[in-house]
Amino acid sequence: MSNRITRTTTSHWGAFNVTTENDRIVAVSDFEYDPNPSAIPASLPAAVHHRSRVAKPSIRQSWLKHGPQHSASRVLRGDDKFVELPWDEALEIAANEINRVKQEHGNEAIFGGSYGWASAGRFHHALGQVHRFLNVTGGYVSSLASYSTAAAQAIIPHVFGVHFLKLMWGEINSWPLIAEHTETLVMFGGINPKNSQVSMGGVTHHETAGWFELFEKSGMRRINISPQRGDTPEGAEWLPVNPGSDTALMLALAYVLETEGLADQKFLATYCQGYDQFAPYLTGATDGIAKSPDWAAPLCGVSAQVIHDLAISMAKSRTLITVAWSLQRAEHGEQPYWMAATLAAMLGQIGLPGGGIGYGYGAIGGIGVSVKRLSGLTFPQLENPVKHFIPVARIADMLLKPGEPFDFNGQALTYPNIKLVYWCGGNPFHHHQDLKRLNHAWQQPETIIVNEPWWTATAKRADIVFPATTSYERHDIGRAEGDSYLFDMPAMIPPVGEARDDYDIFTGLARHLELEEKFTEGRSSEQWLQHLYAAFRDESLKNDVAVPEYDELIRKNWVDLPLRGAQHSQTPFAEFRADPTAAPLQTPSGKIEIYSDTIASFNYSDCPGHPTWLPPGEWLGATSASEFPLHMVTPQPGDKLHSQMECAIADVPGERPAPVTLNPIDAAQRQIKAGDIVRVFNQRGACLARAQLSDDIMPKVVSLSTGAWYDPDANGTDQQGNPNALTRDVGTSSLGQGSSAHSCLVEVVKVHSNTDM
Ligand SMILES: Nc1nc2c(c(=O)[nH]1)N[C@H]1C(S)=C(S)[C@@H](COP(=O)(O)OP(=O)(O)OC[C@H]3O[C@@H](n4cnc5c(=O)[nH]c(N)nc54)[C@H](O)[C@@H]3O)O[C@H]1N2
Ligand SMILES: Nc1nc2c(c(=O)[nH]1)N[C@H]1C(S)=C(S)[C@@H](COP(=O)(O)OP(=O)(O)OC[C@H]3O[C@@H](n4cnc5c(=O)[nH]c(N)nc54)[C@H](O)[C@@H]3O)O[C@H]1N2
Ligand SMILES: [Mo]
Repeated sequence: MSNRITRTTTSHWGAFNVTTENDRIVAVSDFEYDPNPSAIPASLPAAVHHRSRVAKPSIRQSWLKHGPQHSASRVLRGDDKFVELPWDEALEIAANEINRVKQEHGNEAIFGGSYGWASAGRFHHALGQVHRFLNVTGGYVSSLASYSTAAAQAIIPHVFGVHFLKLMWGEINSWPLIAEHTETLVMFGGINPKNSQVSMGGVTHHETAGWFELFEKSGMRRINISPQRGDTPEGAEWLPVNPGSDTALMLALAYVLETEGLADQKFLATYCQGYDQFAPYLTGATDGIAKSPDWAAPLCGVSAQVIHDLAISMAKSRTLITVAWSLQRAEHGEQPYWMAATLAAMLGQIGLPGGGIGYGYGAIGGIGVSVKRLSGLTFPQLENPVKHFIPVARIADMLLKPGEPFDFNGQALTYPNIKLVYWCGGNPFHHHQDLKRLNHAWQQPETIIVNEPWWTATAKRADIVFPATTSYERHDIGRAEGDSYLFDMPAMIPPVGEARDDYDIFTGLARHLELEEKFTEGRSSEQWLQHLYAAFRDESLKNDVAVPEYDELIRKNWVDLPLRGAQHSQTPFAEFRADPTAAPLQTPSGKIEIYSDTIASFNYSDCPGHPTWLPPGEWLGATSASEFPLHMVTPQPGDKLHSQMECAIADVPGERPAPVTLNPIDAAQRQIKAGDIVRVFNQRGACLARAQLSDDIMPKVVSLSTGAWYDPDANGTDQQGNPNALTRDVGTSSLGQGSSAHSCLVEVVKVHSNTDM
């Protein structure tokens, strides 16, 4: 009798059906209610059963031999053999080591930031698990904000008086409002349906592309300001712009508004603070440089006439300015975010439907979607007694500079002295910049523990690796912000190898530390699910949302809750616009801050008191462009989520090294043809890549997506095509200290033709 069965589950890239047979995932298929399902799950059957799964608890040989405090045990990280041990033995060794570090150095020596996307599912969320566990043991040094939006999270509260994520999920024009009211959609960095395939915790209806079809039909003018045409669905005007130069372009647009009497002075006077201090900079009264279209044209690679005409049409129509997250994942990434807000304020349309500013449409799914929010279904992480933290992207600095001071958003902080790192649900050797530098920094801690389903580059560089289950091997509940669906996520197959759920791994460690009761509160994972679900259901019922009983959800597999459409007509900042005194913003002035006394008081040369053009250290206008003449942008991969399931993609012949896209002009100058294997390099590092030629990328810009599993050869050249072998590890500024991944110059040379192979 066949035991073939098909059930639905959810993931960061949406819902899909999984067919299992004889304890294996044999097929996946589309979720029928998703208008535009993602193709990402196609790799899943191969990835879940891949030979690179961690089979058993594994401890690195020289760490085991020499002990954690001997420097000889560290040098081989990444190059060493692992010894497989029975679960209980490995858990005891790890627990003893956590205890030792606690006793000798205190919990301030444990770094548990553990940044990463992990998997969907409310209870088995890896970060929630590791953070609760470390809190139970006495706390850990944490990390603040995200690689995605750290600069935005620092600047936006100063400007709008609201947390960036709250602004993005709440105070934003919904797609229906845009469809109805917006006449000109100006997209810095585009709005890319490839990126909106995914969202934290899942997005069930992939609808970005559908909205753009509607915009096309309605005749909305759409302008994609980006180095790549494909950053927006087809049909938009494409305004190629030098990466890193958007602030200059926005300033020039603002200059036209100011000098041609098109700036909404009434709006600026009523709703904004400090335009008076900004305007002299704009016109050049303070520094002798008028930020005119003629000034900006050579910086941006956009003609002065085009800039002028765009400014006029923005002023003459209902205009929505959108900004992709990528613009702030760059050196001085705070500036385009602040300047875009200023430009929108000058247009005077903030608070009008379909006008103003919106950040992050297209960066992830669910932004701009009208769904009533529900809270709950969160595994409590308890309090972290340790208050020490780092801005998330300063990990290598932290490990290399213990005790050294640094600035962050008005605070003078110091880097802690870390002896033990615990990572669970992230892949720093995928996500961090300048991986050679991280590799060096990674030699500092005495012990590194990782929970991971796969032998990623990070797992290979750990001392103790615990094999974790994937979400297909355990039972969970799925739900996400901006999504109306609620999923039962059945355990489809038994754990692969000896993998255990993170919860069970931490329960085991807690048992050895005599903290089991505190960690589990006496509940199994199934009991936790029921407990969290009951509270969530009660709370939802109180808010008049009919959530099914637990057993009913399990029977049904999923339900679509009546949450959609709740905010269709809500215009962002409408109340503030109606009465700025009665509904002030939570900024010091109660207004939109074009000049911030707070930021000015920090005295940061890399983030002054108003939006400013500050060229990045690396871009096409830098002197180093004579040696490394190409700007490399490193977008998110379309075929997967970051580095997840990469092992399955890398197995497909011709897929690795990863493709790098070049303009045919740049390729011809280097005798590179489509399919050639090339070396992408700069002063920091190198990787191999496979050339792909396209007119849809502007000359002098190359694009290499993130996600390949870092695999340097003896000379340090990454063989798979991970762009972070080359990117620069520097904070966005003293304000945000975010990742500057997109500010990177490179050169590309041919290694061999596709015909030589
Ligand atoms: N150059 C460059 N670099 C970038 C970016 C860029 O634009 N350019 N973008 C940055 C951004 S925005 C981000 S968000 C980061 C993403 O970086 P990460 O979030 O670190 O990338 P992922 O590949 O999603 O890593 C998640 C890891 O968790 C593991 N995992 C999945 N489920 C589980 C589980 O249940 N338990 C455990 N223990 N592990 C699990 C996966 O196997 C995977 O190794 O990359 C950043 N890096
Ligand atoms: N399929 C898929 N989707 C994803 C992810 C994934 O891994 N896979 N990751 C998710 C995550 S964690 C995040 S944070 C978001 C990220 O969302 P974003 O940050 O918006 O996306 P990126 O892919 O980094 O960049 C988008 C585009 O910005 C352009 N760009 C780069 N630099 C500049 C610049 O200086 N100026 C202008 N105008 N354009 C520039 C590039 O051409 C690039 O293609 O994506 C999410 N969506
Ligand atoms: Mo991200």
